[in-house]
Amino acid sequence: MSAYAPDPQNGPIQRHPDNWHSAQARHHPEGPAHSNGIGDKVSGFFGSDRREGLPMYKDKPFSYPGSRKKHPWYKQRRTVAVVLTSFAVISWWFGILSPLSYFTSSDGEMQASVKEKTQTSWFGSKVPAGDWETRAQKVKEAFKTSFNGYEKHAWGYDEFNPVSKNSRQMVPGGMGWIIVDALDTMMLMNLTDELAHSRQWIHQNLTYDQDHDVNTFETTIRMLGGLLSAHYLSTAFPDMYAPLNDGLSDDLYVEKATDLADRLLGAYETSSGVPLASVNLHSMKGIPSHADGGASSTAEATSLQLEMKYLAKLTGEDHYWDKAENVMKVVDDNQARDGLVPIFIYADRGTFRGENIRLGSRGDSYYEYLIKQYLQTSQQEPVYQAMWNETLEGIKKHLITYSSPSNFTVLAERPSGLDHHISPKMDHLTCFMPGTIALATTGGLPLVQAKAQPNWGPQQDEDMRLAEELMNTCWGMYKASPIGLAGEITHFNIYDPPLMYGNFPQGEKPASPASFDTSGLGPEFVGHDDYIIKGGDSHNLQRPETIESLFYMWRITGYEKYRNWGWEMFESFVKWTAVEDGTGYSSLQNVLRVPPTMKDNMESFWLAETLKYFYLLFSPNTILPLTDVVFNTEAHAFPRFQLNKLFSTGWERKPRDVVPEAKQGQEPDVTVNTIIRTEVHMEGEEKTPEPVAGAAAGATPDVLVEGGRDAVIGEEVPVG
Ligand code: DMJ
Repeated sequence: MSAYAPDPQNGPIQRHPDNWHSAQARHHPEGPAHSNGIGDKVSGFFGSDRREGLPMYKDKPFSYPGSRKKHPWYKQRRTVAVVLTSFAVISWWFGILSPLSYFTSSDGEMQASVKEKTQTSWFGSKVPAGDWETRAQKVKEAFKTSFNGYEKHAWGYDEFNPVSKNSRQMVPGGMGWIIVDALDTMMLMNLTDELAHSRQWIHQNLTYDQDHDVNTFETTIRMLGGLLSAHYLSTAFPDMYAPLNDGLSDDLYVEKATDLADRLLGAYETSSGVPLASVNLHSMKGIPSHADGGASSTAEATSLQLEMKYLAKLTGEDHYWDKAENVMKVVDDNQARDGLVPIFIYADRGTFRGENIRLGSRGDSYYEYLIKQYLQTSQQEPVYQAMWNETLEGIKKHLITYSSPSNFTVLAERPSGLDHHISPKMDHLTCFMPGTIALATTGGLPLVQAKAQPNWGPQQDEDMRLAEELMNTCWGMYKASPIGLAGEITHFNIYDPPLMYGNFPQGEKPASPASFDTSGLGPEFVGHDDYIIKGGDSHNLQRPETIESLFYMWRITGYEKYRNWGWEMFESFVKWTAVEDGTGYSSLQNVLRVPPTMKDNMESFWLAETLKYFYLLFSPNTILPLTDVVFNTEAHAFPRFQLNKLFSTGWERKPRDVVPEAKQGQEPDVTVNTIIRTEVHMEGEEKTPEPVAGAAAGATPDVLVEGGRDAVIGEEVPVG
């Protein structure tokens, strides 16, 4: 019997007293963390040497090292490769042997023999077009291959190198990094064996009471998010997704989640309430970033809210809500011009550091969580809608430009602030935007239904058009490479001076070529002259953002081309990233090279996000309807819920009629004020939330919002 009275949509509210462990007095019935003398295998990811070991999340250094091995020389494949290559060359020179095709490459990197590979035999024969059920099954097979390889070679470890079969921990006892991140994908795919194995491990081995620092954001979105999503799916759909009768508590996930969240809250103990980049899980002390003048990443500080708010809703503990919500107020008090925030923020002062503005690394999920917070609480917190609207207009005004000669829509950067040059560069991370714009425009409704809403108009049509064009651009990143997989960063040729979105009237914005969809890869791609993939940016980390957007675009528009593109992408992943012996999939060093070289790392988001979005794209739309859930930035699904007496918006935006020039040294803008009138709807009340369609409607560059705990819900009244 669950200690948390279950409420499928909104989650249990009452926490059983027996299960309450305060942050100060913790109890771990499972006993100490599994430890294998693996201290030497703890990666530097979270520690002071995190630069070296940091997989490319927000930091994405250009040359992230592959696996590091401490094996005898004869077990090190690079050495073996060099020895064998020398032997082969000498043998060939003397006519004894022909050259080897495995473990040789011009730069001496380890490389699988993918040269002649088409689709590996375990993947099976071609799947007929339109057979989406079989295609979803193929994705499930890819997940099983990946997870079973991990189970066999790296079980319980946080990192897995599928080529070398190496593994490492991020903290001494392990965080369950891969296991916890993958839980809800296993559930959706009905993988009961894998789920049962994972639950036992979580029950017996997982403890977060570890004297080690971890990244606040990554731990929140992956571990806390993974546990909460697993709790949601297993309690709201007890018979649907890999149901288990393993005798373990129904509260296994939420208890771990609560314990972890209590530890993470230490990061928020700063003068402003903006969390520090890292936190020690045992001492619960926040730790500033070792770089960037100690500032936190803006995206990291503002992409914790969906998780903390859902946990607050589940447990009835409002401090999770308050701490996370306060960050939004502090950020917004800076009154960033046109809603575009610099990518660093000081946790002590709560003010921005520098003026670098981008929707790629360190900026991305700030924007994503604005609209998702609005949707999470069933469109009852218009403050987040107002922030999103302001931001989308700011993006159009300052960041949207066009490539030359083919007019792809480019979501560029302003590295020195809005008054300085535009940098036509898109991180793959920015490709969450097409799907997020579509989600914001219809609120998750299918387009045909959204268009029938009274508040649908030209603005919404234009926003959908922008989403479609950006989707083309992101898919183009895959077509620009000869192997059909995008690099980490793409640059674009643009016009001089740049053509900007605002230069064109509504309905007459430039568009990508009609032949875009049917052109080939690499040099045959119609955008070949527009796209530039630089050598240092050409790694592929199995990232999810483009498939994520394809999933949203398919669900919302119903255009089958998005599913077809997704299948094409999946085939490229299978063809080029599958490890030859069938133990998993690896990120790649270089998508410009045929065949590419493997990086020998399987990111946890390959299981949590990339494969999940592939699977959902090919599955029926009735699984987790977009109108019922929000996916966090790691693709973990949470329910939408209603505000109630405990939880409502606890802040309001500062009036925007005085522009804080001093803050960013920026010119004041002409101010257009909009008052958002608000009223609170308590849980159980009849009133249906406004249909979303207005999400991007009537946005103004500056808004004055009157609102807060006692005042919500938006009828917009222009006042000046
Ligand atoms: C994931 O951890 C999340 O999607 C995050 O928002 C960005 N980085 C990775 C995937 O690219």
